[in-house]
Amino acid sequence: MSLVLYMHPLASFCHKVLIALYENGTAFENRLVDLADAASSAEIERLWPVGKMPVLRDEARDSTIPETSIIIEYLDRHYPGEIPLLPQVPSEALQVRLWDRFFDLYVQVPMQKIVIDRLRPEGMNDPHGVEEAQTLLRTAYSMIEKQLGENRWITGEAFTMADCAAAPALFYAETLVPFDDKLPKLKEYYDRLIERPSFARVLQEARPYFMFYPYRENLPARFRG
Ligand SMILES: N[C@@H](CCC(=O)N[C@@H](CS)C(=O)NCC(=O)O)C(=O)O
Repeated sequence: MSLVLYMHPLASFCHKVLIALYENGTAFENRLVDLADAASSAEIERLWPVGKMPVLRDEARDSTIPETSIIIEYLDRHYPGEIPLLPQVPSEALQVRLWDRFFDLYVQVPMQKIVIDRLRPEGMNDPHGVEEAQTLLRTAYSMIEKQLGENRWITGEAFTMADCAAAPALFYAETLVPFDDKLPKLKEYYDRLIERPSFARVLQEARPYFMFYPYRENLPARFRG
């Protein structure tokens, strides 16, 4: 198979790319990365020395593609399907890139900060950093609420790369800073994302691994068992 995705089924950035692949039924092979295993870590670092996943390997084009947004644009360009994940109109594509960056930088990053803090050894926690991350999540939530307006998806009527970024970011962020009553559109958007078949499949595949999520007690009940 030409496309190989180095990933882990629990990792939120991997979910982002899996959603894009499932949206278009793109054929690919999964290669599970286990960062606790030296050989597996070495393999991902050989492909992308910062050691972050996912990484896509395209054997047919002899290309290694890191970074989720670049992977999705690459798939959109070289393996297009029925659902274009980037609009053709440049001004619309710019909006999609903006909201993709927004979810990565202002939802995923603070979410990861809070989760990783729970894994730190005793005495090495960063309560101030965690509080800043919680505040950033609240700010991001209110900006998303405003952006959604009457939109079905984050930039309008079409499901795009920005929604691929939004789904896992919001799924995990909600377990850390729940949505309050002032965020009805965000809550509806989150529900739509969870029901989207591509993301529902990703969550289904992650189920055996949720027991390893540091905040597993805050997951929606149906994902806990
Ligand atoms: N900017 C990167 C972020 C990727 C990322 O943070 N991946 C996480 C998994 S969700 C990871 O590899 N963490 C392992 C580590 O930091 O050691 C992207 O968009 O691909």
